This record gives sequence, C-alpha cells and structure tokens, in this order.
Amino acid sequence: MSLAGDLLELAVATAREAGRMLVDKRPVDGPDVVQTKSSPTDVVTQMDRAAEQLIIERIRAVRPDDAFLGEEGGTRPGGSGVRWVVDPIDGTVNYLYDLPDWAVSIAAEAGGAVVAGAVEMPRRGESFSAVRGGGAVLHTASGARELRVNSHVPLDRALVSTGFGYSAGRRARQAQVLTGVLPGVRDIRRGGSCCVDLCSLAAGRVDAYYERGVQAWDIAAGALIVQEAGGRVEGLHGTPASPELTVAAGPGTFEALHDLLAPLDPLGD
Ligand code: LIP
Repeated sequence: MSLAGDLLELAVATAREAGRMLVDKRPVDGPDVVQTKSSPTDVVTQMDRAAEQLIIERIRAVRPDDAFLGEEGGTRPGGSGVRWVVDPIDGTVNYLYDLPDWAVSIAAEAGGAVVAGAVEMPRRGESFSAVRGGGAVLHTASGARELRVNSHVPLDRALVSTGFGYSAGRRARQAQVLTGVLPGVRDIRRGGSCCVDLCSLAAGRVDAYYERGVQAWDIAAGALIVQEAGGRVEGLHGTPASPELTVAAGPGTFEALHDLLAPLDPLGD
C-alpha cells in the first residue's frame, strides 16, 4: 500500500477507537471543564485531553518518528516528514451538552500537504475519510458510499453552514457579516463543529460553508474530504483556506458565495 493509504488506515482506526472511548466514557453527568482558552465559553474537558492522549499514543506506537499538531497541546516535532493534525473533539460545546454533532478529526500531512483525513462521528454512526487523489467516502453500518458535493446551486437556493468564534467582539462582527449573507441564501445552519460542517458539505447535506477563525486542526481532515468530493476550500481572492477565513463549496456555488462575502469585509474588525 502507498504511504498515504497506510496513513489513512491508521487515521481511520485511531479516530474510531477515540470516538468509541468518548461515547463509552462520557460521564453521565457530563464531562468536567478543566480549562478555558480564548474566552470563558471556549472550554476544554477532561475527555478532550484523554482522547488526544489516546490518539497520540496509538499513532506513536506504530510511527514513533512522526510529528504532531494537537488542539489540546499534543504538539511535538518528528523526523519522518509526516505530521498528524489532531482535533480530539471538534464541537466540544456540543459534546459538553450531549448534542450529537461532534467529531474526532485526524489528518496526516506528508511533505507539508494533507494526504489523508478521517472524521469520526460516533453519535451519528458515520465515518468520513479521504486520501489525496483517491476520493472521499462515508462508511456507515449499512455500507460505504462515495461522496460528491452539490455544484452550481444558485446562491438563493443554497443552504449555507457557518460558525462563530468564542470572543464577543469577533462574534459581533460575524453577526454583521451574516446580515449581508442571510438575505442572499436559502438559509443558514450553525451546527457547532467545523469538520462536521465540511463533511456535511462533502455529502451534499449543505451546499456551502464559510467561517472565520477556525484552526488548522478543525479543517485539516474535513478540507481534504471536501476537495476529494469535488469541492473547493479556499480563502478570499484565491488565497488558501486558513485560520483567517475558510470558504468551501462545490463549483459554481463557491464563486457565488465568494462574491457575496468579499464586499462584506468578513476579515474586518
Ligand atoms: C469549534 C469549531 C466550530 C466553531 C466553534 C469552535 P472546537 O471548534 O469547529 O466551527 O464554530 O466555535 O471553534 O472548539 O469545538 O474544537
């Protein structure tokens, strides 16, 4: 098997194990918040930390020389040219409230580019994955299906998902931008997890996604899944997607959403 294929297999198996652990070991009264980050509502639970530790241990047992970038601090250098980008729970607030839309996201980079990605959604019973150049797939108990984004959806009929940051100032600005987007689209969805939103786009369950301020670990696996399902994932004016701004949609819809967003100055203060 190719390196990317090997990495994918490890990503999928590890994400599945972490997802199972997060369901099985979630305390009945809800997980404890052990830390807050950018604001009092940007929380880390003991389960985020336990899942990240499990993921790093499992991968290191097989590939001890790889580097890691982990949301909960599991960042370490490596000498193999492979780096794992890990979000142990994307959608932590959903997990805290026992809402189903959260996921384990694991991406593998080789030579600086994401080549494999797995997004495990245990409460939905869904495993999304992609390998660069090999397409994107959704596995469920009833089988596997190849993913394809919706394309050329007129913007006024496009269902668009988005998200909001954790700081009050950033949210106020995001709300202003939203007043310019909402009248031009079918409707808006705010699910609470970037990688779930990206997988929903890849599966044709929404038509587009944009968000300011997501991190590398939120988008790494989901962006590959969207691209392999035929979609575009970029910033504004041909820049790559980044923590600054991520815009994602199928051909035709992407350009229309881009042109609606750009004059709204979504990166302004
Ligand atoms: C979440 C993102 C989501 C965003 C949330 C939050 P976390 O990540 O996936 O898109 O809207 O505010 O940042 O904090 O659950 O890993």
